[in-house]
Amino acid sequence: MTEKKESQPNTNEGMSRRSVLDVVTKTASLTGLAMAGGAGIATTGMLSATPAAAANKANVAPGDLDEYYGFWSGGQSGEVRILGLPSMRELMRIPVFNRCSATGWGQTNESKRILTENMLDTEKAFLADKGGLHANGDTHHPHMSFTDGTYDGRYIFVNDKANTRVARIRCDVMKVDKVISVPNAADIHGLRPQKYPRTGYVFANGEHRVPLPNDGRYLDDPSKYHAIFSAIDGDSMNVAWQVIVDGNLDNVDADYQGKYAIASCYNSEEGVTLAEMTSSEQDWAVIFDIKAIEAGVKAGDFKVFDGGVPVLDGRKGSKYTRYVPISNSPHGVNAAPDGHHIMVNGKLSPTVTVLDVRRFPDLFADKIKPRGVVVAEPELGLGPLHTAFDNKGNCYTTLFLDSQVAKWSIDLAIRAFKGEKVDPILDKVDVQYQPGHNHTSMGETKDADGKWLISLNKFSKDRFINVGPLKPENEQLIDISGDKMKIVHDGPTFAEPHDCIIVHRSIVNPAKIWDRKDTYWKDATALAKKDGVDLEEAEHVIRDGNKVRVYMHSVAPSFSLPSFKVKQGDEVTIVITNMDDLDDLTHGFTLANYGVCFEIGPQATASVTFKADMPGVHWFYCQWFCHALHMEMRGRMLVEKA
Ligand code: CUK
Ligand code: CUA
Repeated sequence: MTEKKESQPNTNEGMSRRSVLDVVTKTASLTGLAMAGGAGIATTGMLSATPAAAANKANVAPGDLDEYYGFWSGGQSGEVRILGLPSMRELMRIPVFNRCSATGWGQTNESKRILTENMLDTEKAFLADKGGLHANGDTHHPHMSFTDGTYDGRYIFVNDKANTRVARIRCDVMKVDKVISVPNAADIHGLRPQKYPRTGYVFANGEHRVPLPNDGRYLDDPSKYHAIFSAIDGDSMNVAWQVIVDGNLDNVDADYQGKYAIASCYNSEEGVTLAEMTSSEQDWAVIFDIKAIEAGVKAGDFKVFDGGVPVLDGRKGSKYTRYVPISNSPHGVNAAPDGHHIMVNGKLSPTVTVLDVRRFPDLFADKIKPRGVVVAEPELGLGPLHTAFDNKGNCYTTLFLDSQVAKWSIDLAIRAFKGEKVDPILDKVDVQYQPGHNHTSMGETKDADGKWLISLNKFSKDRFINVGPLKPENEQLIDISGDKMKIVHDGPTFAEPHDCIIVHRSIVNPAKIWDRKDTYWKDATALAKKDGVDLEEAEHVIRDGNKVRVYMHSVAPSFSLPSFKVKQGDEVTIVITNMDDLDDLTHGFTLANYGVCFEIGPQATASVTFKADMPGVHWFYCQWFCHALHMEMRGRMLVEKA
């Protein structure tokens, strides 16, 4: 069945007959809706944009495969989601900073190791009486690793603003393999990988200024407060170095040359209250000279605070940074695929400021003034937050307050900045409502393809049937292949995908089943070796004082142990290896009334440790529907009363 799917064409030609019929029906029903008064909503971008022809392109028929992977942040839900585009079908959820009831993320020994092995000492102490794990996370910016300016399919990196962490997802199995806590910084927000020559560094902005060191001595001494920019080594996931900057750090992007990173900063006032933070008309973008910083690290020009990381001083006047004044409170930073232009989005200013990286060497050599790197500053509308790109030199900027996306030309904007009477704005489309991030297909790489734009709207209001006071957000798919933008799909999502990327499927090649040699369960492998157990043949109960290790393997529809005995008070470790090797044959293990539940993928090993403090017979069962006899895939644990 899988083979058949794979061989089906993924292009639109393959469904032309069905699509023609679809266009006819959709046109008819939309006309009907408009005539019936359905167009009572003021902002009717949807109805005015002749959606039928475009909807045709977005339609992915049952059984057909999407052309793109979408990697979506899950915001406050703490996860990352995989969508197929253009269908907008949600394909998978990857638990990251959250805990997951289905897969056992945050409960299995494998996930606990990953979630805790790189915690800071202060964090460990804080969590000691709270189960050892954070209960929440807030993912904002998922980004894939790069090689030579484009995605390479190795990893997705994502930040946790809530608990100052960065995680890495392995794209071969779509599971997190590293979570690190970033020392000294507070509340990692902006995050972007180095594009060239490869990732390399993952740049991460500590958004909020905190006292350094933040050990309880300082509250009201502003001179002690700093924002920290971090460069994480994407291979080892160690923090390579950090830089102290003035102001609060917001978003960040890297150039296409591997020489600079550019971050937006608000709160140049360095205030701690809202009134203090917005009083100044000018904030800035800060440019980091990566080679100079690396040389500074080598030369020992740093201090060390928490975590043993070199911290360099990049405040105003430093040789490591330059500060480019930008109107009040810039937000998104986006490097254009032309390799030269960096967009800094105005947020409280109606403008996007365009920097030219080719002028950065002169800026660092003090041959030009900071504003000398600005080559355009088009006024686009109210609340510009983020900009995406096509392959024709055009930009797509979200206007939060106007509830619009503005399409504009870099070339025209540069000419207008030089005084020519041209309007850089090419088109605007209403989105529903209040867009934050947007993203185009392959748009943050040199391979931007100009096909799709997604607008991540913070409010859905009247776009869906009402589900109560808490409503979904609305993510709209926009066809940008023509001159005019066309909204072709509304997609509700749960709180709160801040950001996403759209990656061509040829770049992402996940495994179908696990490799038995994978080190993901290395601790279980070591434990089994010590106990003389072969995981693949396991049906053993090994007692070691009051520690009991139960080894099983599973082949649908049974576990290798129909029952096992432990004593009340024992610390029980259950290790299960799924010996099925078929695509899509996942088993699960739920131990009833013990709160134990996890996924065991085909050819994977997974384990959990708990205290057997409740006597009696407890059924365990497979909770992943795997076989006609799935309901029968179960067994019993007897906990003998102490
Ligand atoms: S931020 Cu949310 S709209 Cu966290 Cu990337 Cu701009
Ligand atoms: Cu195994 Cu259900």
